[in-house]
Amino acid sequence: MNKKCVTIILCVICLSIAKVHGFYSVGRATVTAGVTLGTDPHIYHAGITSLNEESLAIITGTANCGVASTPLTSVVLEYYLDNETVISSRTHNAANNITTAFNFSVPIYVTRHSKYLYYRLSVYDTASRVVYWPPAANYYALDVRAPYITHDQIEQVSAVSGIAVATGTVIAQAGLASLDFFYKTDAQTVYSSSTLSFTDNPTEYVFSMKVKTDTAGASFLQYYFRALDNLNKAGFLPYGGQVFSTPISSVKTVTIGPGGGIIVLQDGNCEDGETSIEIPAGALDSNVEITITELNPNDNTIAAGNSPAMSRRPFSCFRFTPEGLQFKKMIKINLLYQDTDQDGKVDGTDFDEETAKVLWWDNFDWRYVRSRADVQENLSSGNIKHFSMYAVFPARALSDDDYRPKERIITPAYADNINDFATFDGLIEGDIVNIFDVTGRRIRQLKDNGFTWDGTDDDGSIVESGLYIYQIKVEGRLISGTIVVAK
Ligand SMILES: [Ca+2]
Ligand SMILES: [Ca+2]
Ligand SMILES: [Ca+2]
Repeated sequence: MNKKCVTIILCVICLSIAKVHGFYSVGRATVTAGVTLGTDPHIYHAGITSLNEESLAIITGTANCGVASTPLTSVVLEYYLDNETVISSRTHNAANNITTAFNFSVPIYVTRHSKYLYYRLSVYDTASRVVYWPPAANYYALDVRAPYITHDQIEQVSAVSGIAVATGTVIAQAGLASLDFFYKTDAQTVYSSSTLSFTDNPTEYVFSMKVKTDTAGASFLQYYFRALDNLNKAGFLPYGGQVFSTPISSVKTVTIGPGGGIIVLQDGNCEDGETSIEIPAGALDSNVEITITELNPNDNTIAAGNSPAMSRRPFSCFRFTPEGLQFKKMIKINLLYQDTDQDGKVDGTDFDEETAKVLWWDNFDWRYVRSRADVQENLSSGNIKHFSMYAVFPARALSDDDYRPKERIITPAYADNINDFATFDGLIEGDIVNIFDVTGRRIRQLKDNGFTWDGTDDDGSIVESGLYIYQIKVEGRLISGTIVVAK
């Protein structure tokens, strides 16, 4: 019990009166009629607006007698909580028939599941006159409901970014004062917190709170919320001292079959998009266990960019496995980069996010995938036909050479994964590649996103060894070059 309260309370007698239906109207009827202004007792009480940190409602005030000839005899507090079945009463007996100001202070403990505290005060004098607060003798209703928090648990937090965004709503009937997001990893011992404070005290608030944690050595993010309202009532989520526990991971594995499907790597930040692979029906002949792994772009075992990418670390980097898997149709990949403040610059850089392009690693070089940044979702997307390591780099405008295949010689007769095919980088549906033999006869046309040449003609037969000429039609340009087929 609060110390200052104890010292002021002169005498407390607790009574319990059976709460009966319709007490409110009975209470009104007990007002003594006919008191004369200036001679009846006075009661001064401002009405409480808050609970203290111990969830105590402290009812304080002052009572005065009207005239010295009729001193006070008692001050009575009657109260009940909505989830209680009895009305409690505390009586301060003014044993010496006080004629001066009588200060009172009564603490009432508000239980966790209470919604309202109903109370009224009455003061009596030796002439049996009574005055109530509230003046009409009805019960004052104090909202003591705890704020109510809803939140869908974060599915997974990226081990690379460590960014977690928690969203939800808080309903605080008495007005929201603050909202705390407490979080730590299982590798940490102390909770950190992010706090929102409210001066406008909304009764309903939709929140989105973003934190960044050190994920080193961690497997889980543990977190919980606390909302405080204007009555200092605390609402927690989860309840009862529980915490949410969300995996910290940079891996997602899904088995995809001939019917196609989507693999999504959740990163813990719902304010932007997610890295994903969209595989159409018919791209695979059989079930394949497909894994996306987010890599740390600052890992120096990953090569820095080269033309057309800027010579720098990638914005982000992902490995798709099984390594080297070929698809029968183009698939779409959407790679996340960080622009968490949505200022149009990739975070921590001066690069405009429009420059964020996808490149693939051919084990020697980074090569261009025609791609486009979705600046709202912070995804750079492009179409590919095989799995390897893919990264997002800032890239310059493309030259003719960027579209030319890096393979100058292919050996399609030996399916040994070395120079089995030539890839025309940066092409998309609508672009065309024609391949001619040295006599000028067109032997193969590549279009509709199938821009790798495996050394076959339009009938599917591997062509004779020799020199072949390609002509790329892209964005109104014609780009030519040669490829040697060696059997
Ligand atoms: Ca995201
Ligand atoms: Ca940014
Ligand atoms: Ca953006």
